[in-house]
Amino acid sequence: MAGEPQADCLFCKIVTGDVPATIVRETDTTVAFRDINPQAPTHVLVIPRAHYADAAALAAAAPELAADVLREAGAVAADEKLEAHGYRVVFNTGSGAGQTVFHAHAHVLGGRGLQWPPG
Ligand code: IU
Repeated sequence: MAGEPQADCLFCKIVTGDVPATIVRETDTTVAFRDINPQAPTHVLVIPRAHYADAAALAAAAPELAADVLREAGAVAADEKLEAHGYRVVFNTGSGAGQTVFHAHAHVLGGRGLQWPPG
């Protein structure tokens, strides 16, 4: 069912603590942790505690929770002092766009110059 934990989902296991992560922020509805394979000096993932496969499914089923994720992405950027030089919030959606974990997550990237368009 939408939002229910999935036994085979790595990010659901980070939420429960069964898989370790370096957590930088937590709220009642979200967890933010450092990406294990950082693509920039700051690379933090913000996830909803509830399981939705991707950003579109999250926004369709739980728009307030999607807003929580975006608010936390901004809070991470503030904590990491990314605002002065800019930062990027990315939701890879679908394997063709590079999504490898099918639990919605925002990448917060910053701390270096970022190219546009992305690869
Ligand atoms: P993607 O947009 O689905 O490709 O992003 C998944 C990210 O999750 C990717 O950047 C991985 O490095 C990251 N990650 C992680 O931080 N911790 C983990 O245990 C696993 C993946 I698995």
